[in-house]
Amino acid sequence: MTNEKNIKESFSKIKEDINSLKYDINSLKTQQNPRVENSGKKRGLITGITGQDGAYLAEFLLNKGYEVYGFHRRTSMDVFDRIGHLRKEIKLVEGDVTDLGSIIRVIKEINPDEIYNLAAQSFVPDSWTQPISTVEINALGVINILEAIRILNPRIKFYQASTSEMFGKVHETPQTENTLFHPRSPYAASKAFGYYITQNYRESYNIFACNGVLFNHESSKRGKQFVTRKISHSVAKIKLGYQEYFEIGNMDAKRDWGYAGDYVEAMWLMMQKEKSDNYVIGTGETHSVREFIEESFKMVGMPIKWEGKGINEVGKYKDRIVVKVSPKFYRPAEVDYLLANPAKAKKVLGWTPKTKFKELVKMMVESDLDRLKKYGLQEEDKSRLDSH
Ligand code: NAP
Ligand code: G4F
Repeated sequence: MTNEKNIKESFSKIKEDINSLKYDINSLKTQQNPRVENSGKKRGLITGITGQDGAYLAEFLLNKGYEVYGFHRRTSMDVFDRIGHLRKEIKLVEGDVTDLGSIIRVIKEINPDEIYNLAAQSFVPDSWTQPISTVEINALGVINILEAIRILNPRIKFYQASTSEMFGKVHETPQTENTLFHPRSPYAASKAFGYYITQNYRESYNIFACNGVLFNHESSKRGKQFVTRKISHSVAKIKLGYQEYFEIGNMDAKRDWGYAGDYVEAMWLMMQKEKSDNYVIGTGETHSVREFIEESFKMVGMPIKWEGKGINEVGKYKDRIVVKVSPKFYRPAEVDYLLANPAKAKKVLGWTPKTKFKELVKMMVESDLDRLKKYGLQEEDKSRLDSH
């Protein structure tokens, strides 16, 4: 009897040893990212895949030969309009950056080489109306991913979508990697945490963790609540007779606007360097909201003139009012002026933006005109990216 018991115990001990050996081998494999060696393909995991940048980055990485995994959250409506053309090539995985369990599950399943964290509540005005969820997504979401990387596989490279909004009430012009932050919204404050914790995990744990401090970048895939797309869409609607005029907030705010398609290349370039770092990405040119409006109307052959002051100012095409100012779009605290000095990105990454301001405006206005002509107003407006 005792002998039988001993044999059983020995077997159970051997089983335990085998299991623990399996565990060691697996964790060793994890550290070496075996899938890269096996398939020869790098694996990129993108959070925020359904957003503007997610769509451009996914396409960019696919063209570079990556296996692309798109991390998206559960929504009540289909949100894949921006990546419809890539649906067959991307592997979608469900999760939420505020849910650490989902991040751990996905990282364990995929074991990516590179994670691009683009997920965010990215609309600045909503950060005053939903400050806590903004912080949960934009700040805690970042540390959730970093913790998962630290625990599961510290060799995974990490990109954090940081922002020029952190410069806020700017301390110097143009802004560089060394310019002090002065956040002006809960959005900017939450992003500042994301920036510092990314830098801190690099310094504390030697994790490859980059901050891309990106200035505003736009495209025809931009959400319609952001000012550039709101303008291009409204101007196209006015040109086609769907709308009389549109309302706007502070037209004197200036932004360094670039093209999203150019900026995803900078994200990738940072991740290919030997060492991780922080980089400012912008064009080095700044324009006002007012200039964006003027240029958009010029593109459709309706040059406008301004009349009046402050909230009584209007934009007129001939005798028709096509733009009105509304305080509804003013912010509790404004970022008046942003201008990048992208010299480090040029020197270290060899990155330069290709698209100039006028080309960007043209691209956006023409795309909105084409879509409206093709689908008509009702079909086109069914998109979840409604105007604000
Ligand atoms: P966007 O179009 O608003 O996309 C944001 C993405 O984040 C969407 O896919 C959204 O998913 C996802 N998301 C939101 N909450 C999430 C959560 N809890 N879990 C998982 N995913 C979540 O933004 P974008 O313009 O592409 O910008 C990409 C990133 O760059 C953002 O972090 C933004 O703050 C930052 N950034 C943007 C700019 C710019 O000018 N575009 C400049 C600097 C930095 P749903 O579709 O489900 O909403
Ligand atoms: O297009 P916006 O809403 O972009 P904002 O606030 O600069 O933020 C964007 O860029 C950041 C990078 O610096 C990102 F981090 C962020 O996620 C987002 O992508 O507003 C631009 C400017 C503001 O000064 C705003 O006050 O346009 C002004 N503006 C004037 N009228 C308006 C409007 N903005 C919006 N959205 N709507 C208006 O009617």
